Amino acid sequence: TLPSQLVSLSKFLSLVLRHDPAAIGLGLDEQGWTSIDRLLACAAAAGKPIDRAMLDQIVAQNDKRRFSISADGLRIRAAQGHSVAVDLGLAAREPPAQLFHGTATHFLKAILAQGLRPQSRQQVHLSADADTARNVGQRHGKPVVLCIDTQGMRREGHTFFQADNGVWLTDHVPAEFLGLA
Ligand code: HQG
Repeated sequence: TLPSQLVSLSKFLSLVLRHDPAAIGLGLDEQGWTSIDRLLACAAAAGKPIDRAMLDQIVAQNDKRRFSISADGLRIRAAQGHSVAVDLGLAAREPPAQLFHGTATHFLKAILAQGLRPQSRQQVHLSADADTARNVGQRHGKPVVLCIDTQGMRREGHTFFQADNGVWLTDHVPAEFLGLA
């Protein structure tokens, strides 16, 4: 796991690469990538000096593998979780029969009425196991885990994607495919 100083820089990188690149004068391309040299220069100018070795450690030891570096080593992006519009360019993938979504009990009524919506993010986040989903839900309050009938959704034409860090993504989960795990 990351030392606490690097955890705080990792949170800063999540903010910049998922939500607000303009805060440090950075741009992302359509697929969410940005030049590492430019990122490090903009971060330094914003009072967050990060060197390449630190960045590589943040990427390699990140608990949720939040960041991906391109094969040529020159660019970086957040693996998922964006609120800014990006097209990650992921190929549709056949999901396991069940996926899970962790949320808080105070959202349940709205979710069972409207289904799962991406809210401020680009897509709905789904987990392959219930324990991971519970941890995600815990961030919002008393957790509750929902299971998703992925095969029913496939039959209705819904598509699933898997981010580089293993997180499953889809655009919307209608309530009829949700159950309590
Ligand atoms: C809920 C973190 C009302 C949804 C986590 C969730 C994950 C609805 C909240 C990643 C709703 C959005 C994503 C509806 C969904 N009515 N509420 N119709 N549909 N919701 O944070 O999935 O640590 O945007 O259940 O670990 O909680 O940041 O999404 O509770 O990986 O890397 O609206 O963020 O990763 O919350 O979390 P979020 P999420 P990081």
